[in-house]
Amino acid sequence: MTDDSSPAAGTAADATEPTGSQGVESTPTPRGSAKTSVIHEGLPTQLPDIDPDETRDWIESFDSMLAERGRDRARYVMLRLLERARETQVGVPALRSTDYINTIPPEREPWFPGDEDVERRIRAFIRWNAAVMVSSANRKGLEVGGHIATYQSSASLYEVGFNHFFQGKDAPGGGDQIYIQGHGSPGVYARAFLEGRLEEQQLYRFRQEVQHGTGAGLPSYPHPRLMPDFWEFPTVSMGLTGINSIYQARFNRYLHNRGIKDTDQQHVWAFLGDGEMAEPESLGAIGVAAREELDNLTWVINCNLQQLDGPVRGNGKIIQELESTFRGAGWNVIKVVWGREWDDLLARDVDGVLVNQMNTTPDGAFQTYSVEDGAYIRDSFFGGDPRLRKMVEHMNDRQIQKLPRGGHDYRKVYAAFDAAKKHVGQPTVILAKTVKGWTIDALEGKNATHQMKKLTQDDVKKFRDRLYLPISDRDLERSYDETGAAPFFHPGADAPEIEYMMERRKALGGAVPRRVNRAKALKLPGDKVYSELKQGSGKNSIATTMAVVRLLRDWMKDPEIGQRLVPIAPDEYRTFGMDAMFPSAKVYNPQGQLYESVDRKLLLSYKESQQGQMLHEGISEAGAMASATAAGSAYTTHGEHMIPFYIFYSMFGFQRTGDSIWAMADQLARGFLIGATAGRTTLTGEGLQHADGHSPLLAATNPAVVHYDPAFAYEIGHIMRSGLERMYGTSEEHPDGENVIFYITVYNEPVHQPKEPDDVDVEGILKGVHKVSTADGEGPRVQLLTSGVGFPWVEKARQLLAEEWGVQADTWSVTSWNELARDAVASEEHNLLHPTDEPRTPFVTTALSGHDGPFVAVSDYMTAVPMQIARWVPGDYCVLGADGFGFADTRPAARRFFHIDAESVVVRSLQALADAGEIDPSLVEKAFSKYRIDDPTAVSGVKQEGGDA
Ligand SMILES: Cc1ncc(C[n+]2csc(CCOP(=O)(O)OP(=O)(O)O)c2C)c(N)n1
Ligand SMILES: [Mg+2]
Repeated sequence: MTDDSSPAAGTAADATEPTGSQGVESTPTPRGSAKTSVIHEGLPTQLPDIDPDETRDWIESFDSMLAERGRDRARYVMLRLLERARETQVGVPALRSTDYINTIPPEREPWFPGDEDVERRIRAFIRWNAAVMVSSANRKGLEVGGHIATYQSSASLYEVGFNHFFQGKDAPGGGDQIYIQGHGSPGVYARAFLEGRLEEQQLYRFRQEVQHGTGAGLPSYPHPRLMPDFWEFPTVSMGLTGINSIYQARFNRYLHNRGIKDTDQQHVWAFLGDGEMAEPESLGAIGVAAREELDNLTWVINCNLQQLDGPVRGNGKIIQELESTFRGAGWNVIKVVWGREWDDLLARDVDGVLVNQMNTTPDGAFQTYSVEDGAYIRDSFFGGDPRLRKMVEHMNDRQIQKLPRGGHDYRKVYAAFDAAKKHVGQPTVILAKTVKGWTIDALEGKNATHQMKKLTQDDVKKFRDRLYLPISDRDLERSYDETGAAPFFHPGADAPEIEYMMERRKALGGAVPRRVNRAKALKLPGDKVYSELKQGSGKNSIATTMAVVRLLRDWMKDPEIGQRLVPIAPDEYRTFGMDAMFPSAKVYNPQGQLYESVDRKLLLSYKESQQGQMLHEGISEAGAMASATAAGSAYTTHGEHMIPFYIFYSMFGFQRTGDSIWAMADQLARGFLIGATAGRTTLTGEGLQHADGHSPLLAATNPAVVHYDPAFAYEIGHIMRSGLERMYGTSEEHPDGENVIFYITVYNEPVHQPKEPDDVDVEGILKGVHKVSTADGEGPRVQLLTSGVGFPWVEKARQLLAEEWGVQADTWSVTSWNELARDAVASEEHNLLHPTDEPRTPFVTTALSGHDGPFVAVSDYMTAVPMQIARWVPGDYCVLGADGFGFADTRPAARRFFHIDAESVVVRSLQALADAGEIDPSLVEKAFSKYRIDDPTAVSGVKQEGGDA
């Protein structure tokens, strides 16, 4: 490989450069600048040479070794010296990549404690059932999809884990957390079938989840929400396994360091694809794992060199590329490249010529070798050098073709897992080289293998032969005739293989995967903690963000739930006024605080601590979401309720990390997501990219998310209390709490907070709308609806309408457009399905009925947000919203621009009354001219209170 422009080639070459079999010339002239610069960053450019003579001696002796013994020898000695220097902790920089061979040499492989033959047969049974399951789901007339090749490439990786490492829920400490590659699910189902956890019929019903009765079939991928006793971690959205597993391992440490649970014996295993590593979320957080020394985390990357369309790095070497990335980030890297049959060849590679060939062969060529015969490989891979040709002279073509990859060699994989589990101080990544579709001739290494879901009878017979399964042709054919697919295979519960696998699982703490909920319900705080929010703000104004943060602060003082709250922010605590918590709650850092803080003399100084409660994620909304997910699912992963309180710029929540929130919901995690600085015109000055006019709509798309947009502090008290009670309390319908996520949008604009009225309508607040004021004058009447930060505009509009236009207005606070719409949709569905029952009336219809006049809604979100309820409003309904991109200006200017300010509400109300024939249409024109609602310059210089976030 000579292509310097390719990063993959560059890193591969780092390891290969000096090995060249041609390299006997005396002057090692660099062939390419990047290639020889393995450790150039570490050269002593500014260190004074205190003994130049001695230095010269060393260099001369190196030169003479190079001249006399050649490059291969010089390279070997240099590498040994580097190794020695590291062993003796001299502190030389690490190499970014090593040769394309196994990290663990045969002589350092541990004793294998299992019975390899039995385990091979177990693997064969699982391989078979997994493939048959998918193929059967794709018989004519069903064709619901699935993946065969992925599991076939990774079977050994999983089985080593299942038989020797993965701890089940009953293991001391509570067991491991295991992230399974999403489309590898067929193998996991197939294993559960052998274990007697799933019925044969369920395998037949792969991907048919409702037509045989809800829950009677099997989900496509790991989905805890669809199979809550089985799956723990939703993984199929590529990239989320990477980041979520890191933050899971970190959260385990957090629980331990905070004294909530001893998690020392628990390990996090994450299985990933090599193609998947291209997702930013896969690699984006690996530095966190290294920095926090998460040696409770092991990643296993199945390097089958292929993704969906074809090769991952045809021209490069994905394993070498990943090795240098992970080493650079500070991980322990274990490569499992070659199976044991290569050991003998490598032992005879005295010139390094074989290693050089391995180093310089691109992945695309290895993929081709996986489908070609031995003669081709002999010619292409071993043919270029007489010494290489000689090395395989004693082997026939068949033997050459069968030289296996490390990821299929059970003992090599075992050695890697064992080393990973024992490694201290760093997370480990195992890079296992495999063939995609391994053991199925029809699939192996084909570019299209990822999507090949059907096996013909011929394919299946060859597959059976390769697995040595006792299934006759007749049985096979009959099964195809009867069911359109091959038969499943189970040797019986008393077969030695099944007894073996059951015994192994028993010794390791029970079946995996398995999801349990062992958390004890929390004793939740009573009325007192909410009393401050009911008082209102008196003469002052406070923003709703402040109200939420105050309640959090008081919750954190509660003896029962206080320690279980997990504040999370991506570098925005100051923005939201939470820096006051730094000195008391402290920022979590497993190393504590190793420096004297610059602001240590201030009252509110920045404090890091091993027991810190606040998770500070740096600027990573994706990381913060991963923490929220780990915390919000601790009740099931750890049997301990934890309450994430993740606060963020609302624009960077659902929009930026919506897929992670979707996965959080699938994982049945709970918690509070606080979308602060919400609204399209409220966060003054920040402009287009920050102005959130739509997150409620995005939130509405997630069925687990309950969104509220409160206007007042007292509403916040009821809403947050309801969140706590629904998620962490018990009810008849949800004895273990409800699997929902509360999303609350709050604002940084100070507004007057009224005292809670004596006859407060708590049901209305929680269901989505309650009446705030009723006009008692005479004349035409309108109903003004708004949410969140819109209330002051509506209040001012109410006054203007009464004082200047003789119109009476009632005002309503809509705490949740989303919940009102959901309830209405659910009512209609109920009525559709219960045609003979008394029809249900949506709450919004009941709440608004009997109130005179048109309904005028105004919102700091796009009109589509309030429009969600249009169909069920009992009367004329019109909406003013902030549609279009935001921009930077004062709030009055922005609100005039979008026609959502008080004056716009007045004009719209008059227009609605005129349309209804209630007032003279000329009044509308009069108001329009008076207020100039089409002209933002009309509010130029109008002062705004409270600045930027
Ligand atoms: C975010 C996301 N994008 C795309 C996909 C579709 N997809 C599923 S598997 C796959 C290829 C996976 O390749 P790799 O990670 O190498 O896994 P392998 O099957 O080879 O083990 C793709 C693109 C997905 N599941 N998630
Ligand atoms: Mg792959």
